[in-house]
Amino acid sequence: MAPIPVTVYYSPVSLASYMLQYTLAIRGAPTNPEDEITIEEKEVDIHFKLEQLSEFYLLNVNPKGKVPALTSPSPNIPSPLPDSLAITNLFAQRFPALKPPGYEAQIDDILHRIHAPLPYFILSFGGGHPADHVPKGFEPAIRALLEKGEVQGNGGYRRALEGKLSLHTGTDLNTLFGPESVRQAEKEMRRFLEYVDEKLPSTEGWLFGLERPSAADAHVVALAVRLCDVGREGLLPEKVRGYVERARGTEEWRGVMGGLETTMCQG
Ligand SMILES: N[C@@H](CCC(=O)N[C@@H](CS)C(=O)NCC(=O)O)C(=O)O
Repeated sequence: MAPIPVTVYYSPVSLASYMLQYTLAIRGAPTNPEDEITIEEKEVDIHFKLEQLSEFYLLNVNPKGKVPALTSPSPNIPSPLPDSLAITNLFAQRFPALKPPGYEAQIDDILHRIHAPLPYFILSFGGGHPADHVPKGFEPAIRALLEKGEVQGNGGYRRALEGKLSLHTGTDLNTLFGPESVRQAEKEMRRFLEYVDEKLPSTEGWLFGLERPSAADAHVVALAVRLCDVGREGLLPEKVRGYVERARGTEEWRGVMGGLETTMCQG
């Protein structure tokens, strides 16, 4: 039987995209061969072109206008399916390496702590990362689109943009990225990473002493790399640093990063 085609919409400046892409890269073999998938990745420029605000994306892929999201023509895959965690959980039912038997609860616990959510959004910017200032552009861009005559005359698209706008209004980004909020977010992140540290073996291997990475590793590694990218490697306890270094040396992680330049953790 031919593998199921899926399309993953992602952005190279999106942490949630890296979480999902790394999860899919380490998924291993499915329990049932007919659940095998082939992945086509489609980049969504959420930075300059703001393609997540396009009529196609909002109406056909993700009404929240966020990446990652997945679509598939297969009746066996709910489509479209946004959200890195929802997509991870779907594939974890079919690819046992993502949640090996006996470890489901511990892996879910880590995923839940990250997506509860930890305030990783607040800590994802700064330090000259390419995604700096991206979120500040969203609200004005949506308002500008809503002013356009052709958008006003297109009820479906206009309503989709109004829905998207409602997700961005009422948040003062200057306060959100301000010193007090960052301090609090760092405190929570440090606590989480200390918890991760306790679950790591001392020198090699993956969370909970597993021999291959699980979905928990995929999301934690992507998160930790991003913290390093924005100059917050000081939040990582010693064992977590070594673990991230090992992960970024793997073929799967390098495949996710492609040729993208990034300042990663140094040792
Ligand atoms: N909980 C979601 C978060 C998705 C999310 O916030 N994506 C950001 C990039 S990391 C985005 O698409 N932002 C563009 C926008 O809001 O317009 C997930 O894990 O997939």
